[in-house]
Amino acid sequence: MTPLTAPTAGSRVMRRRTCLTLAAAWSLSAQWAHAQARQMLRISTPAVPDDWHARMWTVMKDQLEQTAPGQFDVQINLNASLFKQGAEPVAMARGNLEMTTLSAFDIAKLVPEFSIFTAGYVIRDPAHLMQVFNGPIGQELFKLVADKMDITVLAPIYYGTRQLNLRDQRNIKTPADLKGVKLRMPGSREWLFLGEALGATPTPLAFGEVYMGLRTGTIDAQDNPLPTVKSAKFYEVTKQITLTSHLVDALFIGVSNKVWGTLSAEQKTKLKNAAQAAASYNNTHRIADEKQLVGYFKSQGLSVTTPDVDAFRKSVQASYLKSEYAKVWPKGLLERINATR
Ligand code: KDO
Repeated sequence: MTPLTAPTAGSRVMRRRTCLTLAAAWSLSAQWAHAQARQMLRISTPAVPDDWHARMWTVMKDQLEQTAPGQFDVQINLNASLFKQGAEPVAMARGNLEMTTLSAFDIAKLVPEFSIFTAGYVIRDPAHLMQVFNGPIGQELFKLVADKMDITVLAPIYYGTRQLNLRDQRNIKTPADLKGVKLRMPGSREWLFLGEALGATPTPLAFGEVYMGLRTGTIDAQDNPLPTVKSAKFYEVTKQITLTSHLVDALFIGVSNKVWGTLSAEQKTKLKNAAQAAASYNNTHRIADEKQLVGYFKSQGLSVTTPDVDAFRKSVQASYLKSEYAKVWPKGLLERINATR
């Protein structure tokens, strides 16, 4: 018979280790079970970390942690680290991604009616953008997005007003002055058409390659709103900004219907509210930034010029009206957009 002996110091340590290991395993499996119960929300965006439409996702995540604790597992992937720019809708359709910001250009590929918002000089300013997308026009078009793309739009955001940003200084007054300028555009035919309508030679390039393209001279110019020229540091490798204001640009916070359809009514409200909080955080900061960034770029040595915006407007609008795109715009939509105040 094994005699009953007092535990030695060694056996006490062994027992404590065993207990600790069991506790750790239990805690890990509890965490795992908890993570399983949470709805995963993988987000992919090309946005750089310092940009407002990258930071806004943390606003959404924090709000959800407060209003729906333990229910969502929000995973934010910036810099196109999960999916390359423009590949997000396909990833969502395949069930590999739950959320993103869609551009009008992404949507127009599958919902041609939406190409009206890829046209220059249609939306007048941020307030007009919000009135259009938060009103009946938005509702009608987001229904098409849900039907044709299986994505629910939770909130439109103001991405900013796109301006030209050139590697070298150039006298630009009208579209004719952009002749031969290799203007980088994101890689889809809707974007390239906008570049052409501006009078330039559009060159497709992903957002993540623009800084290097400007630095090495494979492109002469790019277009983006001023807050993004700052956050992506394009001002470091360019000498001029020309305020064409050619596109008052929106992005749309979208969630895959594969996920949206599984949420309870209460969860849907909480997710929508959190997305809207993110949108208003982005909008407030972007609008404030746009008001003061011209001064910043001048202080960095860039020349900031104002062209003949009317000449750009007339020429760009004429290009769109006689294009294939305008043929699929729903009858009367342009007039309704213009009449929205
Ligand atoms: C860009 O590639 O120029 C663009 O501004 C297009 C937008 O639709 C959007 O994809 C944006 O990049 C990214 O979010 C990076 O800011």
